[in-house]
Amino acid sequence: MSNTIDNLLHEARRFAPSEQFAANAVATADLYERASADRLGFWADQARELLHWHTPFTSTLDWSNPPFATWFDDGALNVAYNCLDRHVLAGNGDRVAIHWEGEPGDTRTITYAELTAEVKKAANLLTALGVRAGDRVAIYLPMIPEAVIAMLAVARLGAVHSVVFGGFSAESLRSRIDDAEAKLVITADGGWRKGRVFPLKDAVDAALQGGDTTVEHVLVVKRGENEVAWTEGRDLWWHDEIALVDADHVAAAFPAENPLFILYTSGTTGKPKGILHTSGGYLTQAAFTHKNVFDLRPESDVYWCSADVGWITGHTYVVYGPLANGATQVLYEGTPETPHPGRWWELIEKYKVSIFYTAPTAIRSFMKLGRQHPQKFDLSSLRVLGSVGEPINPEAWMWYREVIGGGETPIVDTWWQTETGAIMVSALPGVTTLKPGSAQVPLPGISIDILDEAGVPVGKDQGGLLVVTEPWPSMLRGIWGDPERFKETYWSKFGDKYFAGDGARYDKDGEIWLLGRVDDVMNVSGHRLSTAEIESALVAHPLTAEAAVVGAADETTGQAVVAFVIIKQNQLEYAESIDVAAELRKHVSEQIGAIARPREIFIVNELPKTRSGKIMRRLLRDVAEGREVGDTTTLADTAVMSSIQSKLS
Ligand code: 6R9
Repeated sequence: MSNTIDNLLHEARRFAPSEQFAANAVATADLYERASADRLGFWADQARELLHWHTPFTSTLDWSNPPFATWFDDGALNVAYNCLDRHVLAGNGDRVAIHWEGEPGDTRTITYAELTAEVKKAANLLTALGVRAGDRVAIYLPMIPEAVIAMLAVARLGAVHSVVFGGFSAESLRSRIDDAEAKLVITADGGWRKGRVFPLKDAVDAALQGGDTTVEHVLVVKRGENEVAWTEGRDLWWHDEIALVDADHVAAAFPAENPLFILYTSGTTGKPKGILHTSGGYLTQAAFTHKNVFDLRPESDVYWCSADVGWITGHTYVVYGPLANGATQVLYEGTPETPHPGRWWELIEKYKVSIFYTAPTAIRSFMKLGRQHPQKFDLSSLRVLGSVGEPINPEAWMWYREVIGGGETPIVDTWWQTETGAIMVSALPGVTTLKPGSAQVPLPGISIDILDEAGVPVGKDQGGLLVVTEPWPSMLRGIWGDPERFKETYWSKFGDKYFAGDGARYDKDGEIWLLGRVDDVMNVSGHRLSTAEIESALVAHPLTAEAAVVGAADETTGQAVVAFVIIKQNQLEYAESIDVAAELRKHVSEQIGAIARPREIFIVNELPKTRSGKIMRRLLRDVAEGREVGDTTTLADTAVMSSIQSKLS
């Protein structure tokens, strides 16, 4: 590993928790001690303390048949009961569960008692439609309360949901429906996005066209009020049907290992993987991490995670974690810039949000727009900020802390994956001294290491591949219908250590820095360079708003660094007057070393991103290598690639 990767790790800023925060923090340092003294006992305690078990478990982990783990196997619980009924029975029925805000400005306030009542009716409705424990239900909804209600109703019946992000095409929806053999689809006529209604029911119709499907019914929530086609006998309006069912529903207990959901995620090959999660272990780690990583006080906090329920972050940190913990949260339907670029900050002021969890890509686009937008609003209610989805470069971290967090709030950079189910590596607010750009330390009870290609653990100040060395409660239990691919993808490289597919490095203190997917780590003249590191250097330059770096095949050096850069709005005029590419190449060279100097820098207006905000480097690599651009169907905005290409030609 070359020294050139070190630049990021020389980040010297440190932020110790304030005395006051530390004194009142939910998480305490003794969690680490308890977990290292008796890891399984620690998780068993968490499962007992944080959840209600209809049948208590006696066994914690069974790892006798790796990589197939079971947790709390002989226990039984109901996931929805844990998220709803028990809070009402404990006297918290009047607490707001969801402050919902539609994009056009309409609102709904839903208490725990009301949410419980809605989910009971929905469970009765699904039962009437033939849904039984183990059946799969596809959910294709906008960010409206019914998305949460539908997920919990499915869970309440011991059935399995497969939420498909509303931005996915009919084709993607169809392949997911087929793979899971879903019996029911829950959708809406449409939802609001960027000031317009986008149709959803149309996509379901297109997906199911021609019949020959496992789907028996399509349940349609009215939201967009847009016209929809109707297939008699198959299609049903949610509001019509829900009016016909009983209000009461008793939650039955299901085994801890009962499947809870399938969530599809892209792998290195074309076919998405259906990641399978089960009940007891998943909910334990969801609740534990949500409480401790976000310093949650359910009686007083207002929490907001901006993720869509179509992603794992929405599953664990919009639905299961917060609701299992009885938190009050904001749910927002629309986009951050509608109808004005300060909408998110307006919502934080309006609902006095105290804990906010979002992605670096969002933070960087706000940086691009400028601090004048957040500064119009009172953000003083915020006391904890979180980041997830990709490495957060120190510049964005600092901006987040200063402009959004008033220079005071702790920021937790949380590393985890669809596969891990819940947060794995993160600081604990009030405990950890924060280091901008680093995810820092494994959570209590989580065993992480960094190995070299031969499987040997690397030392401080060295890099390699991130692995999870011991099973964890919310780990994926498999890939739906494909045990071989499960073994091959995650467990063939290092035996019974889970291979995450991320490059990582220990710094001099032995803390963890994520370096991006291993396929995003370049090899230039035998030196390993991280896309994250070069991007970070580029965005540290005053001209740069956003940057994406790819390794393009190069005859002499193996790979070469190619950068795509967006210039800040207020710097455009100045940029016209100089040779920007030369300036930025020099800058990277100064920041990291000549080896990292981009061979080419393309100035563009936009970067291709998935709907979850991840830069699609694969497409940029196609451009950089002069190939025809590959499959763009998962892009949030498919026009971006043509705009980039027109800039280059
Ligand atoms: C939760 C989620 C997982 C991949 C993961 C890694 C990247 C997520 C990160 C991070 C650096 C963080 N990632 N969080 N990289 N620092 N805090 O995003 O799940 O969509 O499955 O993506 O995202 O590369 O392997 P998912």
